[in-house]
Amino acid sequence: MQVFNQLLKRANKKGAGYFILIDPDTRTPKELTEFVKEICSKNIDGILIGGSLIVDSSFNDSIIAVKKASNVPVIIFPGSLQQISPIADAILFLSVISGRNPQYLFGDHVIAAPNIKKYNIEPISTGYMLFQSGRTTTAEFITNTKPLPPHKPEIAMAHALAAQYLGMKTVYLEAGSGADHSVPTKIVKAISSYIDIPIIVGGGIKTPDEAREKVEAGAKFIVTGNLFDDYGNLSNLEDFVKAIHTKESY
Ligand code: 1GP
Repeated sequence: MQVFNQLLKRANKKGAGYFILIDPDTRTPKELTEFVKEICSKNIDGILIGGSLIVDSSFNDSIIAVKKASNVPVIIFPGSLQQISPIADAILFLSVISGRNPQYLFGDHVIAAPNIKKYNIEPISTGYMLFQSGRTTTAEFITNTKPLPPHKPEIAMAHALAAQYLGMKTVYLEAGSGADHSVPTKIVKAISSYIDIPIIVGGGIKTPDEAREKVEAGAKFIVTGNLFDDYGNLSNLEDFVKAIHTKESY
């Protein structure tokens, strides 16, 4: 079965799925291995790897380290064309649909597609919707796009529906890594009641309760990233897993 369908099946069974995003720049390959072993022992559903501003050139080495230690799918969350590797199981084939920058709407994709085919990794067509969330985020700055207003659900809903009509497999509602505020639960609810494709929500989610709220509002996958750059926060990981897997009894 294809990676995304497998993830979806698992998420439906558990209530929702939980992805942890790893920015490979923040850890050495050895640290990555230890971190991945630790998070995989806690019943997460997938690992996203990538970032908007990866300055290190050893992306492939990082994926090798992650893949070796992981018992869940490893999916590239590419911030640039350099972030494609044959080692991964799949790649979010992102189009920044909240913006109007052609490079990120349908530009880099043309360059990336032949390599994705050559490497035989599964592309997961994703409508990436960046929301205003307080301060300027790296994703906003790098993509040079205007984020969606979080107090205008009708605009967000129309974008998500257009993604569905274009045949995208999922929409990613993004507040940006380390955002002050996550995508409002009201927005998640409005979109989930309006479209049929699964919704990924990430950016600025800081507590298990906040994650649960998004799931109850209709998110199919939750992503947290830099929260666990602080190893001290790892003690919260099990609570996140429990909060997101609403149909599981732990
Ligand atoms: C960022 O959605 C991800 O692209 C995760 O965000 O690092 O804020 O958890 P955080």
